[in-house]
Amino acid sequence: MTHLRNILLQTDCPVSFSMEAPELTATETSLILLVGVFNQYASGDSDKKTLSKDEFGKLVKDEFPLIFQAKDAADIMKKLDKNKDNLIDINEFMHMISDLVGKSYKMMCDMEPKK
Ligand SMILES: [Ca+2]
Repeated sequence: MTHLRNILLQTDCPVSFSMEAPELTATETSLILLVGVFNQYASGDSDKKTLSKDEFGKLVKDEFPLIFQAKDAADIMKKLDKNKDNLIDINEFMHMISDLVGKSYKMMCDMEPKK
């Protein structure tokens, strides 16, 4: 966890957190990992703040192989790109994550044995 804290401190990420906290929680770690995934793929070209069509396609193919088919990346991007700039920013990316969390929650609830 200390390693993740150091990574965050070395970026210009606007997220701040208490330096006194002994350990990052699982939730804090999850947030940092998600931002890290976005940054990793967004850094594929000179614009490090957004995902291009190619960067988003690679992210979908590499990070969601069980959920999406690579051929669907363009359609997914079209739905996520709320401001129609043909780029996915962090807020648009987080909408996808939020949607996937909701769908995963529903799927897990549906899999629970009925009493
Ligand atoms: Ca956009």
